[in-house]
Amino acid sequence: MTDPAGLADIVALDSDIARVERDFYHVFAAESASVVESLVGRARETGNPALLARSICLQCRALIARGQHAVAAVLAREGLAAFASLTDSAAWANLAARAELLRTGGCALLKLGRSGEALPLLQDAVTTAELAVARPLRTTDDERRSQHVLIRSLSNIGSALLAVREIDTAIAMYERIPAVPEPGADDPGLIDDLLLARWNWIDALHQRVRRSRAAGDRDRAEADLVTALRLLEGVSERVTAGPEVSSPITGYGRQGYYASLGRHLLLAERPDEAFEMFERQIEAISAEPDSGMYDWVLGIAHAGMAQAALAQDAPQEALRHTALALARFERHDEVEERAPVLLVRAMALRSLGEFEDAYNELEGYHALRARVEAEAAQQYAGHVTAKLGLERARAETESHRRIAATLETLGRIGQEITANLDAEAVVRILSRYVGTLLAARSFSIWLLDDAGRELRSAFGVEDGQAVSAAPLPLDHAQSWIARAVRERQDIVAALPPDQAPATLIPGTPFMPFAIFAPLIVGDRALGALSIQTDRPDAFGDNERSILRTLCTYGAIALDNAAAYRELRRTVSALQGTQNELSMRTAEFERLSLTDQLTGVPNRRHFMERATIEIAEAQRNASALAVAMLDIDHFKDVNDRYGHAAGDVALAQIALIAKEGLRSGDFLARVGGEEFALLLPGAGPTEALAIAERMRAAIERMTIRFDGFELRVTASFGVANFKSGDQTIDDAFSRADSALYRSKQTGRNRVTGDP
Ligand code: GH3
Ligand code: MG
Ligand code: MG
Repeated sequence: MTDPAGLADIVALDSDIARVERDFYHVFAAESASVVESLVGRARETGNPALLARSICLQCRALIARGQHAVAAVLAREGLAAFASLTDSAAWANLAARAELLRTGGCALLKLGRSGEALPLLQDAVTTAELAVARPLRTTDDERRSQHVLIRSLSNIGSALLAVREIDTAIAMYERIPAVPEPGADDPGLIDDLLLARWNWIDALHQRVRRSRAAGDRDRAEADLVTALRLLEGVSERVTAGPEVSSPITGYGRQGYYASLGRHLLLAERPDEAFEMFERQIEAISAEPDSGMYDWVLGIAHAGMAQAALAQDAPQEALRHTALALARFERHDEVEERAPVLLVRAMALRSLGEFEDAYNELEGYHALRARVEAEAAQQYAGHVTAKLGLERARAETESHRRIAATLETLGRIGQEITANLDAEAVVRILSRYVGTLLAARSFSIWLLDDAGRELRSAFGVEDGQAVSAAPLPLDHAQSWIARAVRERQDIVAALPPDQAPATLIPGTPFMPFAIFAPLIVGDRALGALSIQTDRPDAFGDNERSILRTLCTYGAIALDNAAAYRELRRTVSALQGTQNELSMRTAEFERLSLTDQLTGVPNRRHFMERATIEIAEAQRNASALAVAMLDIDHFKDVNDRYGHAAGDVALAQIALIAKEGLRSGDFLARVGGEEFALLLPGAGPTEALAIAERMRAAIERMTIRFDGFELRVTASFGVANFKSGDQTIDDAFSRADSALYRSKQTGRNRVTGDP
């Protein structure tokens, strides 16, 4: 018997819980999670299991919104235990809350990447919510809440199914989602949930569009795109109305609409409009920065804008948005969302010619994708394990043991197969395990060629004998294996045992019972496996599950191997390009520093070298001289013998001048018929002597060209670098003045700076 005071507590708590249940969105946004937490505390004190379960339910939702999925999953278990202790009638009365708790528990597990465990919970949530909706409920609040839960459960179970790549089943779930109510329904929570469910639905349709396009099924792709567009159009007016018309749609609901529309437009190759939609997405959510999804939403928007910018040939802009997206995702470790952003980065960098950076991003992308695929494989394995687990509960003791052993083996195989980066090893391991796990007389693996047109036999064995088969066109009308690949689903065939098909290879045994299972990664088919036998009871659901699991592991491993091969190829191609590039750069450098006619350094090189020599001379307080050389009356040479003769003379003078240099001296052609010399360590007397030797050598030289013999002379001006000089120009202009004096006083002579 409860005392009256305690009863009052319970009544008060009941109405508080009901208030938060009704207005979860507003309460959660306005009063923070501590309100919900205090409800759980109060419920624990009352010891009332129904209230405890309902308050826990609310806290789970709050935790999920804040990304604390692990805590939510544990709490959900406590809540479900509370429900289990309710008497039947009380449980019935709380049906909607029970469904909600199943859903939040499932949702938390799903977010933790444990869809294998999440799926049965979510399935139960859908069933329970459907029961609740079908029953006459106490109040309209209860009724509405049940609707909510049903919608959310359908939406979550859809996500869970997508996570294990069951796109078709997921879409079938979404198709059960009711239409968005007419304006007038003023429940933002309900409308937001409905919209969110629709966005998920549209995303699933998009996944199927990509899959259908990859499979060449244009009609299906077109039909799904039309459905997606219809869904979007169905709500656009209400969504875009904006809060000022008191639309019962929150910013969160609106952002989802714009994101979905943006993705749709990207898929339809309309990047300009897509970009605008992502901008509106940001606008819609910026009104609700407290939402637990704020960062994630912004990340998604910028990722979309990056993709749109890339499609608009604006790689810089794309890069800018990828950086913004990554910064948002960093806070939540959104691996799955990050991978495509890296791909956009790689493509943007590539189109900017930043090959090395592009390559690095590509590597990052592959690493992330490998992680995503590995997680998906684990999820899928969990899914299969859960399926097998259910069957195990129903089976006899004997098969208990057999399946337990199988599960263990499957886990090991998964690790073994996916650890391989070599396609042949993968095929070998697959064939070994098919042999031990499945009672097949015949087993073969077929892989799709690069063009995606032909299936090639990668492995085949029949009664222990290796068999080989000719390539098979993917559009082959009779072949089961080709059909399995085309349709991306298992085909279980049981032919009448006395009717061998036309496709039977003569001389081979007819095996009427077969499974053909495609090797699929993401939305791509890589090939297929087939097992065949003549025993009618050999292939049941278990065998199918085992084969499916092997296919999943095998496909991932083969895809990894292909990605690895591709990466190797890219690496070596890039290395080749890199080598060529650095060779060319070196050549270019050399050319840009050398005078083409004489082969001696040019003016630019001289200035660079001069800077170095000055610094050196200043540091060591050592001498440094510069000398200018100008050929006398060179115009006459050109005039008399032609420009070509002049060129030969220039080259020969450069050669002679070079011969007179000491090691460490530096000669450059700094003008048409002018040369300059850097003479480190040479004081005034020594510099004059070097120039004089050079002058004499030029004077002695005979230039032969086209039967002519000609001689030239040159004038020199020499100057020393002084401690007060800031740059080489000071010494240069003194050398120039000295040269001028040489010209003035008769040419063919050396003048020093006085
Ligand atoms: P000066 O003794 O006063 O130096 O007389 P100059 O004729 O050498 O002097 P000026 O500076 O008037 O003429 C330089 C000439 O050098 C003009 C141009 O035709 C010639 N020249 C400059 N660069 C080249 C070249 O690359 N090849 C040839 N063949 N001639 C060149
Ligand atoms: Mg000159
Ligand atoms: Mg001259």
